[in-house]
Amino acid sequence: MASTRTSAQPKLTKAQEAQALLRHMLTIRVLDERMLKLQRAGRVGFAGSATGLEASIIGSAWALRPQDWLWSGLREGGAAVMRGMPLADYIAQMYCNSNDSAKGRQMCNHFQHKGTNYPSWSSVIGTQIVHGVGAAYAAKLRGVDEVHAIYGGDGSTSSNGFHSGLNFAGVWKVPCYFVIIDNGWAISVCSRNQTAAKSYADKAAAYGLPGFEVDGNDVTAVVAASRKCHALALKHQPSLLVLKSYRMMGHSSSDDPTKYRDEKEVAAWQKRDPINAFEKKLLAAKLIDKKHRAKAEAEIAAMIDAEIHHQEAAPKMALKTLVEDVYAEVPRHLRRQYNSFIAVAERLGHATPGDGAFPL
Ligand SMILES: Cc1ncc(C[n+]2csc(CCOP(=O)(O)OP(=O)(O)O)c2C)c(N)n1
Ligand SMILES: [Mg+2]
Repeated sequence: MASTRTSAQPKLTKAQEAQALLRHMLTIRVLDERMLKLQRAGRVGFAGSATGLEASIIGSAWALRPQDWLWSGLREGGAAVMRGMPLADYIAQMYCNSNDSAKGRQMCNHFQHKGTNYPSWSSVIGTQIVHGVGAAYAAKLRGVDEVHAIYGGDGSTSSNGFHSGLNFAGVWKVPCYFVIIDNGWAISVCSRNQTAAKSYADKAAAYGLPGFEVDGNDVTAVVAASRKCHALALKHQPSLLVLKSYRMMGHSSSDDPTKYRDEKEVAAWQKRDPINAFEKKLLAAKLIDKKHRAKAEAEIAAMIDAEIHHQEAAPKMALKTLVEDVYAEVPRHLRRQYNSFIAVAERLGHATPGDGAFPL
C-alpha cells in the first residue's frame, strides 16, 4: 500500500488482494525469523515476535486508509511495513544505529514511523490507548477525516488506560476502534487468569460500545470485521474488536515459555497456523499455485537479508544525539553532563552491543 497521505485506496482484484495479504503475512514471518536469529547471534539486543498473529495484524490494518492512524500495542510493526514503512527503517530500529528514526532513544524493536501515522509504541502496557483516543478526539474537533485504530494485547485490558480510553471514546464518540489481540498470554498470565469475562469483547458493553470477537487466525474474517469497525468509526461510533489468536513463540527473546505453558497447547495452535490456513484456502480457490509461497518467501528473505547487511554496516548513532532535540540549543548543564559522560566512556570504555538489554 502507498504511504502517501491521501484517502485514495488502490483498487485490487480479489486475487491481487488475497496475494497481497498473504505476502504481508509472510513478511512478518520472515522478519521474525531473521530478527530472532540476529538476537541469538548477539547482533541486536532484543526481539519480540508476531509469529502466529499475522492474520490478526495484517487483516485488521488492511481496513485502514493511508490517512488513518495505528496506535500499536506491541507487535504490529509488520502492519507499519505493510502501510509503507521501509524495511530499512524497521531494521535500523532493531540495530538502534545512525539510521534509527528514534535516534536510539527507544529500546530496539519499538517501532515508529511518521509517514504511515504509526506513533512509537511504549513498553508501558496500555498507555497507547488513551493517547489514541485523545488523538481521535482531536481529529473530530478539527473536522479531519481520520480513523484511529488502537491496538492492545489481552494483558492491556487490565490496564487503567483500557478503562479510561474506552470510557472516553464512548462518551466523546470519537472516530476510533480498539483492536485487542487476544493471543492467550500476557507473558506468563493466561487469559483465564486475566479476566472472568467469557470474552474480552464483553467488556465493551460497560462503556456503551459494540464489541465483536472473531477468529484472529482467519485473515478473511479479520478483514471483514475490521472494515465493519472502520465504517462505524467513520460515523463516530467507536467499537471493540477482539481477535482470538495465539502467541506461538515466547513473549520475547528474553522469555522461556516452556516454564509456564503446556507444549500440547502450542501444538494444537500450530495446527491452526494462520498462514498455512490462508495458503490452503487460496490454493483451493486457485488464486495461487503450489510454488507461490516458497517463491514469495525467497523474495522477501532476499530483501530483508540485503537490508540487514546494509544496516549492520551503518555507523552507530552519534553520542552527541543524547543531548540534542531537547532545547533549540544545547544548554550549559546538558553540555556539562555530556562532557562528563564522554570522560567516563573514555576511562571505562563504551558499552558493547547487547549491554543493558531489557529483561522482558
Ligand atoms: C504497566 C505495565 N505493567 C506490566 C508490564 C510488564 N509487561 C510487559 S509486556 C506484558 C504483557 C503484555 O501482554 P499482552 O497485553 O497480552 O500483550 P502480548 O505480549 O501478549 O502481545 C507485561 C505484563 C509493563 N510493561 N507495563
Ligand atoms: Mg497477550
